Amino acid sequence: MRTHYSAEPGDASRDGRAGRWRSEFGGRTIVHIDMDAFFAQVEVLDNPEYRGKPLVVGGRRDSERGVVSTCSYEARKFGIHSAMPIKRAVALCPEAIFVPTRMSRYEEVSKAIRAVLDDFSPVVEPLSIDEAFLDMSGCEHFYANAAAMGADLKDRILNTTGLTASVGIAPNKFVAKLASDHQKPDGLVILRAPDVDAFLLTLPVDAIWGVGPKTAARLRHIGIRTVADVRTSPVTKLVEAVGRRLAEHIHRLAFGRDERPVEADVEAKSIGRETTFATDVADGRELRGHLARLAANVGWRLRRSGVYARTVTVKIRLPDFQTHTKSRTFAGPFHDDDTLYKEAGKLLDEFALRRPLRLLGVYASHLQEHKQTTLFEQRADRLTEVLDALNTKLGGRVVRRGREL
Ligand code: TTP
Ligand code: MG
Repeated sequence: MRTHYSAEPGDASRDGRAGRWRSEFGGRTIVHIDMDAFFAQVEVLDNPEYRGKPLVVGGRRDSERGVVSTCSYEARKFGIHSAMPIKRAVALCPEAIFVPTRMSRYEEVSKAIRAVLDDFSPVVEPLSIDEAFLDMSGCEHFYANAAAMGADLKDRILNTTGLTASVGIAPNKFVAKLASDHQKPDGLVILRAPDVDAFLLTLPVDAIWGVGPKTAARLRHIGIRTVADVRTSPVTKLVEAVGRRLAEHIHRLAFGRDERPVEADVEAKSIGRETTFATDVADGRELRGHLARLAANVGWRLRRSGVYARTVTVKIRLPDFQTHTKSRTFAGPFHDDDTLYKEAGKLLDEFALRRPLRLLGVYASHLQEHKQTTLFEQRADRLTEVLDALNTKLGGRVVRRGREL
């Protein structure tokens, strides 16, 4: 495994250490993970005789119109890459092995990776079949330093799936994704807040997320080729070339500023309920009534399924379809309506809504069958038990609390 990171903090106390490396990441610890040559690695796993050889996934060598899905790092040395016609790949490397894709198998492995990620981090945002963002803010104290955190994640994936991944750890999504890509394959790149500048200044302008070939060409036209060029050129010049919105976006990222949150994919392994309003609803009595109803529905289903949750998530959608989530994870598992309603309410407060909502959702995740700890033992409150017993007899959620409107 190759690593790239600046000197670690010394042997500080547990809390002092966490405090130190949190601040070095500028407040957040964001991880990006991307599997190396994913489909090709799975093929090697299932066919060990392919190991160490140029391997192209996407179609047999006689495929007339097939394109390369991906290829092993050995095949990349010959200039083969994703989206290239198979015919061209055959011409570049006649001795390569060519195999068709087996999507259901890759999806199966992707699920196994997802399970590792869910176990590792409270907030997982999958981006594609082989990559995800994790928000590890607040989990720093579990590790001596960022390198140990990254190594642990890579080890867990390797031990579970037999595959290598590349990991980037940084103060935000934009930099974390660049970091994971920086030393592929089997890389681990850590960029603390003070390292970010020096790193960004080495990059070409198309490394900026959102700068495709067209935008890059326009920027080249005005003499901007690198991230460093973006920083030194006046914003007005950028605006003229690519328009205000994109110019501001590019300028922000060139300075390594990216506030986008990691948004948990809460629907995947959770019990939840969401509702789209016929007309948008502003925060107030009506919205809180909906929240109570959603929380009670989720609580009811948790208890009926005999499971406890440790994470509450609130999902909102604004009139312009922007969708956001906020989550909180607790040490002790719960499945009572009051905890769900109270914590979901706090999360809703944190959005500080200034616009009405198009959609509201409540999710419970990090599900488990038992309360593994008696430390936080708290029985579902007595009223909930009585209501549940009554509703079970009545065959549904017939009797409800006043706050549900
Ligand atoms: P990537 O992560 O882009 O590529 P990779 O994992 O093969 O290689 P690396 O990350 O080490 O550079 O894409 C993940 C999978 O998605 C890839 O294994 C195959 C599939 N894919 C396609 O089918 N077509 C494409 O054009 C691309 C880019 C990927
Ligand atoms: Mg990949």
